Amino acid sequence: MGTLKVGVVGTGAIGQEHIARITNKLVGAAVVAITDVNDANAKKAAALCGARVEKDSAGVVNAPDVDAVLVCSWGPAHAESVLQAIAAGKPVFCEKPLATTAKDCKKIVDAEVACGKQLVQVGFMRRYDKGYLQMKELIDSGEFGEPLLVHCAHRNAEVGESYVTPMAVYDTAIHEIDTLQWLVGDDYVTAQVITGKDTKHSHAKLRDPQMMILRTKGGITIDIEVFVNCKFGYDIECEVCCEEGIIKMPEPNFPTVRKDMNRSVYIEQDWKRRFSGAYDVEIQEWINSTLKGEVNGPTAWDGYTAAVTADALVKSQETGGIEPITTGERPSFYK
Ligand code: NAI
Ligand code: ISE
Repeated sequence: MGTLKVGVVGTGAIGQEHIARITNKLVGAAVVAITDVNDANAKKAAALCGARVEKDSAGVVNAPDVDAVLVCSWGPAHAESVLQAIAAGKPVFCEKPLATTAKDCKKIVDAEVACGKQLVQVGFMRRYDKGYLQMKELIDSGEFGEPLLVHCAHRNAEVGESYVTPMAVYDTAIHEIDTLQWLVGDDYVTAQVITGKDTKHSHAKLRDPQMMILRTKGGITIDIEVFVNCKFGYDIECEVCCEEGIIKMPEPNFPTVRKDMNRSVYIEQDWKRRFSGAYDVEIQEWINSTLKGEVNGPTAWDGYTAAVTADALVKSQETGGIEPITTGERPSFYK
């Protein structure tokens, strides 16, 4: 198989991470063109891989030497680049969220269905994380019986002033929204968000922490604590309570150390290292599938249903009530 020539739109934090892994770690692809509205970020990224800098997203997508596109810009800019890639008939990997509104996600689904070929993969990398995969294997074995309850926590050490209440859903819980329906193999029907006492480390436009509750068609209740100013580190937890036993996600593996009259274990500080193994597998499999002309990861439909669920959670942040989630039937194109 040849080398997949990749164009990257958006070269901030995760854009540079993915460019570095494609260039230095993974096989079968090379970054040939990049763009960013921020010149400094474009220059940093160009230095990582030696790619040329194009003027804008259309310049990258439509470049004749670009075989496939990696979208790592801000969420609100995703839809434009993904739609450009579909129009050009080029495979596109889009970081989460697929788009910031369900309406834009649906536009992408409709454009992909109309073009008649699956091209879009969404960056829900947790499906490639070893811990979640081990849990899924145990659930699917049937040995533990039916899943009944899922308890999760998504904690970030801290966020900036630009991070506001709805982002706890669109930016953060969106990972659990995708992963958990995949993990238990069921669709969501209702959503609710409960807020209470806020941490003193938050600010006027951010309720923190928040408790999100999702209910599935089969009656499974899922609770997700989102706490983005927890201060102590980056902490992702998941425990599935089944009829015959409990399955808990393994903690990342660090040595227990003894020092200064203290016994302790390090906690990750951010997503870059916590999920670095998952990103490696995710992007390598995207390269491999794309070279074969296939899409094997989370689809545009998954991006759309996650956005519909996110909208219901955000509505509940405003109403406090239990909100319905209605996505309609999965088109046969995505079955
Ligand atoms: P960032 O702010 O560090 O980088 C975004 C970059 O996109 C910036 O350099 C910005 O100038 C650029 N940009 C914005 N609009 C653009 C446009 N129209 N054309 C070209 N460049 C544009 O943000 P970060 O953390 O890298 O996040 C990027 C995306 O990746 C977001 O959608 C975020 O939700 C997602 N993400 C996913 C993670 C995961 O765990 N899968 C982790 C972190 C981010
Ligand atoms: C960030 O955008 C990510 O995707 C991280 O995985 C998540 O933990 C964080 O809360 C988001 O802001």
